[in-house]
Amino acid sequence: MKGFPELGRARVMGIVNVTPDSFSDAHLHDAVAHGRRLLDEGADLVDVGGESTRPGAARVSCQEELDRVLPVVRALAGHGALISVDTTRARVAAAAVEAGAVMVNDVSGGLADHEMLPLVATLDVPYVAMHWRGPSADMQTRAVYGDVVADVCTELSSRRDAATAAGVRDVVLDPGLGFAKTAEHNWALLRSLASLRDLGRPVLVGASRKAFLGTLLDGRPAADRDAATAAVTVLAAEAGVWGVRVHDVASSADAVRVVAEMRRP
Ligand code: PMM
Repeated sequence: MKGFPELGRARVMGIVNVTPDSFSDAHLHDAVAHGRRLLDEGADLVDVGGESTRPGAARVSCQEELDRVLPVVRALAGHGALISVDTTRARVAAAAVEAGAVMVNDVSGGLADHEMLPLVATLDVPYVAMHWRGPSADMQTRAVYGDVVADVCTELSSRRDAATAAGVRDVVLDPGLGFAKTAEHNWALLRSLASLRDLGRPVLVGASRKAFLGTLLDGRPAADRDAATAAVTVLAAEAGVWGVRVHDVASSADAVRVVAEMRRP
């Protein structure tokens, strides 16, 4: 995959959400410092996003998203980090790649902005297509499946095919845990990572601190879900995923190394 050397193990993508619930607008340098800390802790790449995708979240303007993301991408790329930009907007993706990002992470898999796939083809950077059924504001109303694993695989393969047809070379597929999915749907998808891998593309998994882990652990708050997240990292790495997207990098960086050592022939 362009720009990503083979590591012989799952990659750890550290999360930098440049949103008011993570960092206030006045503290952009905190977001940069956070990204640098994640790299020190062993992140292989850092995912920078400026729009919250939590269930029920409202959208921010394109300009606001650009203002949040670009300075952080520029600063972290200046430190030599591999950066992905977490956006559904082609304009933000283009500006972020110009600022030094080397991957586009689109939670809508190209559905939110019809200019996204042709743009990524032109930029020629790897592209994460996540399973998505509509905007965060009311996505949980779309958590209706016949067979969640079969339906997500079918819908993701159509996004893979659309990206490939548009000329995108490197497509990574992500089941989109928590996006139009109940806790039971998320667990079913995690149990079936082999089916996702059968779609023939690298797989990325984002379980970090998500609500379904809190539900399992008797309502544990997000900040106390990192051990459960690391457990998912072990299982996902064992299932051969390309990467995991996590908040707490240190625990998952250790976990992927343990799994790689255990899998060594
Ligand atoms: N989850 C969130 C945001 N971006 N991107 C990908 N590829 N996969 C995900 O699962 C994903 C994502 C929402 O989680 P956060 O609010 O904790 O960052």
